[in-house]
Amino acid sequence: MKHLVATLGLVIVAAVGAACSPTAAAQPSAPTGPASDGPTIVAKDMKFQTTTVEVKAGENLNLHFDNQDSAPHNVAIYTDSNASTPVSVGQVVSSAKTDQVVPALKPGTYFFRCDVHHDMTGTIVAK
Ligand SMILES: [Cu+2]
Repeated sequence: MKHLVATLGLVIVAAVGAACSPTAAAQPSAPTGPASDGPTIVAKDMKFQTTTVEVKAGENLNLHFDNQDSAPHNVAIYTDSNASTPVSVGQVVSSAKTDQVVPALKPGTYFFRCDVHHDMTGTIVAK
């Protein structure tokens, strides 16, 4: 039984890895042009420490992600909590900081989550 659980764990890790590869169909194209300095989102203790983030609408943003966990996380922004239409999908990192350029958002409310841990969620408000 223990062996089966370990095998299943490996399969899940492999599947998550495949979903995050650049060939995944849902990956939005990277924005072009300059990006202004955006907010920092911190992940710690399997949670986003900032769950509501306000950003400026209408300009590309350089979003900073600081993952303080050894567990892998990313910031994946979607149009809404169905998470079917990605806006910007950040790199999955462990114990590391990364930047991602988010394309100019129209004013409104967007959903973000960690694509590895779907219970890690937050809201981005573009104004
Ligand atoms: Cu995560």
